[in-house]
Amino acid sequence: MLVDDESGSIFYLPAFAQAATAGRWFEALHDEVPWRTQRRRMYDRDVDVPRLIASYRLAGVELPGALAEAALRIVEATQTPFNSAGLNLYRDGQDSVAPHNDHLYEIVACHPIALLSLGATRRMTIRSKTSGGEAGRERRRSFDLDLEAGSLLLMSYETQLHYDHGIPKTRAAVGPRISVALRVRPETLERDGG
Ligand SMILES: O=C(O)CCC(=O)C(=O)O
Repeated sequence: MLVDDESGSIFYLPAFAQAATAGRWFEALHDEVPWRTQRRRMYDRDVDVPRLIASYRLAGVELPGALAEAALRIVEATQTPFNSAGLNLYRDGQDSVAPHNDHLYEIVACHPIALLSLGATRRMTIRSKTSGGEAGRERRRSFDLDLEAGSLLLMSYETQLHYDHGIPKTRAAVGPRISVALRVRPETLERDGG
């Protein structure tokens, strides 16, 4: 348990899935998912987001088998009614995600976000947003967490108010990594595909 207080809870579970299972899920998702690039406006130009992405509604009929299997295992283990999966493919060390928190309107309160890691180990940085406390006297908190294949990271809803998380680029020669982010999204967003 990395954090468990009024700022929420962050729980890292290495080897949630055995190495052979994690390897099988990685290969299947890498090959079967229709990965796409996303464009984002940066200053005055559109740039590619530095990773490939895909998203699924878990109730959808077209789920890749490996995703259905992994999601079911996570739903059962966490007793959380996840209904959406956001997938990220980091092709190498140059792919990344900038520090951010999940938008609170896109997730239902009281439910955690679950991040399953597959493939190469990548470091996640988790930083508290402010030093907090009276006159900012409390220490700013930061964690560097190496997310191993088969691991599961659970971040409670509240942590999205208090912490940013990101996957920085690395110069190290790393292979591809896939993360599967499971969320409980509000019904309205699910219906509108928002
Ligand atoms: O790849 C990861 O582990 C982090 C993904 C993430 O932060 C996101 O999908 O919002």
